[in-house]
Amino acid sequence: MSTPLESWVEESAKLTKPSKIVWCDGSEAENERLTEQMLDDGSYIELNQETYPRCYLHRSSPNDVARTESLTFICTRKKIDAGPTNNWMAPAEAKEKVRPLFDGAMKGRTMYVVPYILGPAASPYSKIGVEITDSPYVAASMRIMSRMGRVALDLLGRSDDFVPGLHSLGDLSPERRFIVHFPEEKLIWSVGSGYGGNALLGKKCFALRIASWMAREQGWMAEHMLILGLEDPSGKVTYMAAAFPSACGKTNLAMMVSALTSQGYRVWTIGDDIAWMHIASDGTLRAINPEAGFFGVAPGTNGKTNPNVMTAIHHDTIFTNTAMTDSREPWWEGIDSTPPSGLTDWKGNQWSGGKTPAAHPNSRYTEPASQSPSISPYWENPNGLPISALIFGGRRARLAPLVYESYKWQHGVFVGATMASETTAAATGTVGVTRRDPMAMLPFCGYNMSDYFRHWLEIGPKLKNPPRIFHVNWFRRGTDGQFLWPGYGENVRVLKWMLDRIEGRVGASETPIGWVPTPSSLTLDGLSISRDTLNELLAVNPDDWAQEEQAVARFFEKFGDRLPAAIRDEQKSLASRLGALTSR
Ligand code: GTP
Ligand code: SPV
Ligand code: MN
Repeated sequence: MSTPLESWVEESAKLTKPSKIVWCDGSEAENERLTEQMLDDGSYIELNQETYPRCYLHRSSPNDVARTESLTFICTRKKIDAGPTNNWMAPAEAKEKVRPLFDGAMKGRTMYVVPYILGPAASPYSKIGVEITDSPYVAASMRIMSRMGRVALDLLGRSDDFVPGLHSLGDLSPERRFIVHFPEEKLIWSVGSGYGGNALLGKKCFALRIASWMAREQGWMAEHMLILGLEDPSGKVTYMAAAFPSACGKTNLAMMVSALTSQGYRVWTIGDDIAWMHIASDGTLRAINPEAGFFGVAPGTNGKTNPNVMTAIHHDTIFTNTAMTDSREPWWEGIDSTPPSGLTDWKGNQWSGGKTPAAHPNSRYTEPASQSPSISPYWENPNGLPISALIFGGRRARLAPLVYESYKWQHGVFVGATMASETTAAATGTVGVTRRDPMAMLPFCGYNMSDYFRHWLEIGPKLKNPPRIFHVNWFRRGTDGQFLWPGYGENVRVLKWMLDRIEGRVGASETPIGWVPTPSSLTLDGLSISRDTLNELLAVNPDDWAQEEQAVARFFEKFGDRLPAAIRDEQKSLASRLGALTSR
């Protein structure tokens, strides 16, 4: 008798008609074979093996360089279950539309069966997925990003308890590209893209969209959050999880080199993108990182902004869509060197300078988490780590102060639900437009966002000491258009303020939006920042916030009656706190 996995592989092969099927075991030898083959067929370009041993550059198709949200669907029987923020198709309609694109799609290609575990192998919170793909680059990337191969097959055994994901490059045309999710049957189909979250199905598709659905069913949380540990001078580590939209600073915050190291504060990395959090029997919220690698934004990364990454990506790393120097080293804007002559751009052409960047703005490195010097010794703790603070944040050139603390869990959920951020190159579309992105989950919530808010509201009261909820904004700009806050390693000062709040060591000013630091409560030694700049960073302007509250009200209209009353109540309270202060 064949196993459920074998049956699904057979059925998928019948549809896609590959010339060969390879079951990935995750071994070193297999990785070497994949590498050789990709060097041969041009999917890999060898980088300088002296300075970047076992590092390769992959160039994706120029029309396939970021997640395509408009081609991403949640396919539930009832439209209302996908909610007003997701693209929806009925499951039968989606299958009818997408199946033909898989028909014969792997002719002349090898089909890779890629079994993987999300989470540490020994964790009760881990889950198994299997991706079928005709992209060796995807197979090699999944080997870094998850616990891939034999280890997953052994854990699965003959069970049917895995999330199948069928992926084919198809013809890479956006006209024939679909990323479709069937949360009711826990199935993913993706065709027509070989890039990032569209193609590495363990990442956003499973670990967020399908997992968020499972999490609601099973009473846990699947969030678009980094996980870090802040160590204090006594050696005690406090764990925090933070949700920022794509390309808004998760990886950098999780891997920072603390500017307060000499005072005994350092930051440990547990995860950089996704957190699965469970209510433990002692009433704490415990988080695991389902991933095993980092798929990080390259531009802006340098020895000053993120020295940990710069160390980590010097070996065994895949670079995607970066530029390359004439000594075959990866290069990107913001790497902190002037563009060297003889640069090859991300498309493989001689870079001619000028306005077009040499590296694609969404170019990335794929690196094993274990290679980061900042990786926590406890990052694979099977029971997860207890979370004391949840942080929301985004890019807001104006409006949002550097940091504020919500009043209580319900208000914190409202703060998350009303998050907004300027769009980035991580998804296709216009960059720099402010959009609502609740909990940084707008593109990743696998069900109705109203129900997601309700799920959040219900978690808090089940926790013994619910984490404090904060909001940060590293991206506020002054009248000169420059960032007011230095960011990166200096962000530890804000984390320390949160720790001091948790421990009851510092006061704060009460404002209509929450608790904002008094200037003296921030540890600013060693940082040259003027009092005026600090005031600008911390300012809460009631008139601007009244406008924001109106925008929030318009956004909530989408959800109609399904919006939880508690969220509406929080909005009314904010409006009345603001009303007392504004000229209206
Ligand atoms: P995804 O991987 O797409 O989810 O992005 P992310 O949230 O991990 O963002 P990442 O840390 O990769 O940062 C994205 C961009 O923002 C990079 O170009 C960074 O250099 C920049 N960035 C990160 N942190 C800061 C900060 O504190 N201040 C400023 N000004 N820029 C930052
Ligand atoms: C994001 O866009 O949030 C990413 C990149 O982390 S991708 O894996 O492409 O989704
Ligand atoms: Mn990231």
